[in-house]
Amino acid sequence: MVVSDTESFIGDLRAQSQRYHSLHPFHVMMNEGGLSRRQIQGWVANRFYYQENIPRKDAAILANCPDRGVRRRWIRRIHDHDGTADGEGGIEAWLRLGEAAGLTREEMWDERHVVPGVRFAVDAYVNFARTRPWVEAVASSLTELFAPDLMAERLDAFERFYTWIDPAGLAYFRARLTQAPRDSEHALEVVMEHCRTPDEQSRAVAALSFKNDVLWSMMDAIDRAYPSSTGQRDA
Ligand code: AHQ
Repeated sequence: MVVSDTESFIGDLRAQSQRYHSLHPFHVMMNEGGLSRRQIQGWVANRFYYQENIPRKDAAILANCPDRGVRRRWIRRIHDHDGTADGEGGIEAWLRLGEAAGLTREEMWDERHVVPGVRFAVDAYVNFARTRPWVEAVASSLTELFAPDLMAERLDAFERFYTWIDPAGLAYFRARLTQAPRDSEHALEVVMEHCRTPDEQSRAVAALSFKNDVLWSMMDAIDRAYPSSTGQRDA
């Protein structure tokens, strides 16, 4: 069995950071404080559709995964998002972010603001996890290797530029600062353990590239639906 070297494989995975959605113009504008209230609200409402689908994506991976040890750790992701009781978890924290940004829980749950491109990208991600080999679905979550820098930059930007949002609403991003590295460390361990041949490794890189496309096309759809007005920045 041909085993390609680990370093070049990790290098190929990390090179995907060049296509991460932190580089999307909408996120660049966000982190420079250039978004309007309406653009922030549109982004929060559309990203809620992504957040509420993450536990179902992770449950799909659990359903396909034969390894008890992996399932023991992977299930934590579902508890992180769903919580273990009302008022807990990332989905709840995202609802509070939305309320802090002036949205109602009802308009986030009823998906009235979700644009087609976001719905299709998120549904494609969930279906990828349901239908692809479970290790490829694990590999697709490795965009989280690149998330901590983005979370830190975003938190700083929200605290500096979007002071109309109650800082308590930013708790979601603070939690990701520790959850994302913990999750990506586990996902990388699984991928390094199960992707030994060149073919397995190229499929893992392709899965990560697919996820970058999911995140990028979500941002394209949000950017299109919530364009910057001619340089104005309303409060
Ligand atoms: O809030 C995010 C989250 O819960 C997850 C789960 C993980 C996955 O399993 O694919 N990816 C992810 C991400 C979250 N937030 C994104 C952001 O920019 O706020 C980043 C995204 C990711 O990097 O994949």
